[in-house]
Amino acid sequence: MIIFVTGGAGFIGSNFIYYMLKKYPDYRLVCVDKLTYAGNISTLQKAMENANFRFVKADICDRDTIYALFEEEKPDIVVNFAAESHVDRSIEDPEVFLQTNIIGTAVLMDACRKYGIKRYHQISTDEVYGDLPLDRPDLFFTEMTPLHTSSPYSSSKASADLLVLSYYRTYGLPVSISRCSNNYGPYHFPEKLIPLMIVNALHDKPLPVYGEGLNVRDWLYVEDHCSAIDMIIHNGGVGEVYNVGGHNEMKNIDIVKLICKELDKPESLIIYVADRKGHDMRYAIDPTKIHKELGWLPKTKFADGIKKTIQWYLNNREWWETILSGEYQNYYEKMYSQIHNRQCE
Ligand code: NAD
Ligand code: TDX
Repeated sequence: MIIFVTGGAGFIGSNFIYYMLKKYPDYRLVCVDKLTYAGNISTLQKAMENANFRFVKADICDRDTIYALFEEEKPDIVVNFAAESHVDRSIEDPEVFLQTNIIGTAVLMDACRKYGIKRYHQISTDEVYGDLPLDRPDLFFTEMTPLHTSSPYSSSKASADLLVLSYYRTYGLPVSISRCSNNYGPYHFPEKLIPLMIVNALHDKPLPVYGEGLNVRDWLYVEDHCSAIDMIIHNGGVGEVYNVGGHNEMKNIDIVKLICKELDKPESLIIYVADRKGHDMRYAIDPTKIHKELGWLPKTKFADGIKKTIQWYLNNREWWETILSGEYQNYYEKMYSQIHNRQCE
């Protein structure tokens, strides 16, 4: 079995590569990644030692290169993780989100049509459903919930989903889609809430909470997402969408306070900053379909997963310190300059 994994130098893609190499020693995994600011080749260092792993630096929008790779490798399955993934960046500059998340998806599926494929799997997100109100805890996203996006990021992901389903209906391409809730775990880029708060707390830097910190996210340990994808690509229905989430809703402020407690840092580091534009209030996945059809259940409880994650950041300082010393620093200073301004007031 040959699996193409796009975006494998990023957070979830790299975790998926390690999960699959361990579980299926006979499979060949070919990772295609452009190595944007979010891709980190050092993350795949251990995978490079495996003879069944190949890394190719390429842009999924580059049709000639993608076709040449398909011609050469003849993959059985494509799992598309490659994306611009940060909501705040999409608000600043949407264009690259449209390019990678929509056009890139189309190029990959065209290659699948041209060379033949057993399965094209699209990694989507719960954000395509928009948000739920805080005062209706009885409501959850099901696969039938209408798409109703808020940010340029989620709109680009929803556009890709529609394109994927259209390739199924129009061309009969054997596709599937998973829409997962917020992941956390090792190799999570420190612009996202959990790793940002961990590394800032370790440096005794302010912990910037948007608005009042009351927004709710439904957190899933990344390995549980990987096991869901594994089940879908092997046993999931063609043309089907699967929601993935572990019923673990938490307010942002509670997560940040928990990180302070675990690291023995004072809550006085927390600073409330201007809210994200169009900020979604609550995400909550109903995972009944994947549980009933494929038997998927998450294994890691949040209380354990967050401890493991914090420990990983403590044990792998070099990984994130290299990121903090690079181009990311400019982004952080631009995005969070208000922290400095407020402190000076
Ligand atoms: P990430 O930003 O950590 O990684 C994205 C990877 O894609 C990087 O390695 C980057 O170099 C690569 N990439 C970007 N543009 C590319 C291009 N044009 N060609 C080739 N490679 C390119 O993202 P992540 O958090 O690992 O998310 C992976 C996927 O999962 C995304 O599709 C995202 O929408 C989805 N998702 C993420 C979460 C989450 O909580 N992080 C939740 C649900 C769904
Ligand atoms: O500094 C911050 N302060 C803050 O309060 C950051 C970076 C975030 N937040 C808030 C915004 C959100 O309510 O924390 C919450 C989580 O934010 P992010 O980590 O940026 O994640 P989110 O916007 O929920 O999107 C994530 O989950 C769904 C991923 O980045 C997406 O790729 C995925 O599709």
